[in-house]
Amino acid sequence: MDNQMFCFQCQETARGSGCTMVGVCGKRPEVAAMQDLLVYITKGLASVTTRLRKEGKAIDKKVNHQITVNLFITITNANFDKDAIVEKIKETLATKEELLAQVNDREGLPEAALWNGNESEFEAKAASDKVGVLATENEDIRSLRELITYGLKGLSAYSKHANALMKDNEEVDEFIQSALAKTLDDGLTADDLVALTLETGKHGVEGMALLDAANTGTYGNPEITTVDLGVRNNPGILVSGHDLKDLEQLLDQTAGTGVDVYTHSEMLPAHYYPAFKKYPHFAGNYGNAWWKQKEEFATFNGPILMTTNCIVPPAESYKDKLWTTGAAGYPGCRHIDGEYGEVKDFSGIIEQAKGCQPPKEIETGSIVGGFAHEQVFALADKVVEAVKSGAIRKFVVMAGCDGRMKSRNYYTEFAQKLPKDVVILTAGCAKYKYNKLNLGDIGGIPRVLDAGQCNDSYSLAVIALKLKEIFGLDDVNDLPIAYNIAWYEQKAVIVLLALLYLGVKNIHLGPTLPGFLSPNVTNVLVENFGISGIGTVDDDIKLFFGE
Ligand code: FSO
Ligand code: SF4
Repeated sequence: MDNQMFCFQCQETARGSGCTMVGVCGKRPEVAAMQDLLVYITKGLASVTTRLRKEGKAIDKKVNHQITVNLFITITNANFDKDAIVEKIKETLATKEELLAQVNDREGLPEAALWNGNESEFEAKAASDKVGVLATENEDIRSLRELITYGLKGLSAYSKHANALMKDNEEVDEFIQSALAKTLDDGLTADDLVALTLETGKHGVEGMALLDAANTGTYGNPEITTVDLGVRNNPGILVSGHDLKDLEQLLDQTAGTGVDVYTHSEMLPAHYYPAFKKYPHFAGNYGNAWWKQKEEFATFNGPILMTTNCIVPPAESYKDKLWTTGAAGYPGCRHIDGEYGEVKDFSGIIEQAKGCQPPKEIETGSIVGGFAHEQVFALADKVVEAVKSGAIRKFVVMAGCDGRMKSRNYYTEFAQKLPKDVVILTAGCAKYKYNKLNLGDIGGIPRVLDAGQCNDSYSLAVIALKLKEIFGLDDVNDLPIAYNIAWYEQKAVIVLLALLYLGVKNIHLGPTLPGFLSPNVTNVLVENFGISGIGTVDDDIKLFFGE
């Protein structure tokens, strides 16, 4: 049977090789087609902006933002709303036509930059052999183009969060756009694309640094914080995703209304920022990682605000209470608009919350987090002493994502079986596999140090570089740090490329290696960076810690 779609951008891709009939994530073929077309014409727009810059013309920030939001929309589990994606295609084509008219020399621009069409032509265009992953025939070139594109999607997501806090890095946007254009350039060899992959990692570091500065500059440096897991007696709104600006506005608008605000999944680290501690109705964290939302959103009783991915197609029981904003979208769910710098209107979701029952308690107790770079630096003496005395033998970075697959229980078991003198450094929703295990502490240093969201993996890199300096080492790989990272979607791809750019070697990536890596591209990563998959828990514990 012919493919209805082709997507292999995430770890849960069907058979580890590609979703061809419908996405394991729930993405329908007609949505996949419009996402493919959006990526294609966004690459076309990026080719035009890159040419204009070459001709000495400035590009408006709004265009940069349009490109990053478009890419964010196509990230796994971010937006399932075909109509919303079609609107983005129309807007992007309009911007592209306007800018194309300003280009002096169109020679060599790709077809994606020159094509234009109206809505009735979108489906046929998306189905043509020019659009989509399989448009590139050579397996290795395709693999590298997609690796770069996915890295750029992740980088766009992080840039978008910084932009929402009114912070931009023109150089990063310029790179995103020139790299997007290069993924359409048939003149580039596999070697050229390997070099571009590393350059993507370099800009990944810059993009994450931008977001780190935006977050900490706006909300303060994360600090050790105990977060409640139980519930209160008021109605609540559950906020998920990664966008702190949305959370801030919702907290402002719910103040004094009798509605509490809880975090879910990747929003948990918001509790670690000083600025969010001033809200008495910021109640705690409810539930676990994104993939548990079907059960947890149902028992929450109140409405849920998805500020980004990961959305699981909602059950009817709470679909009318699921709201989206920003790049997120789901058909039939209400979407709250708002440009950067504008105040979004959350009155609808707040009104709905007022009429809901308080959340049903599914957990009690608390967890501790907030170990981003400044907090760890504040503890540096203690940490260094523990390493020198041998109380801490090793750190293991277990950042990344959680997901539905049973094979991810590996990470729970791995954490449980770790030698007692090993400390986990984490960030991202991967932490939910072991952050409630009560793994104890070493001389007051918790054995699970949570730096924050997936983008805060940057913090872990900063900590590693600081330790390298303190211990007077030449190479970051000489530190007593192992890397056992769980990936799921494309933000994890930019985190991985950033770590590779920083020179980190021998990263273990699981639960499976990406389906979009061809055997030859995998070999390049193995030979140059020592990347490998995971084995059994016992074998890996032996490998990492020699016992
Ligand atoms: Fe998780 Fe989803 Fe943060 Fe991802 S909630 S999986 S890598 O979106 O971005 O860690
Ligand atoms: Fe399949 Fe993942 Fe693509 Fe969804 S995002 S269609 S699960 S590969």
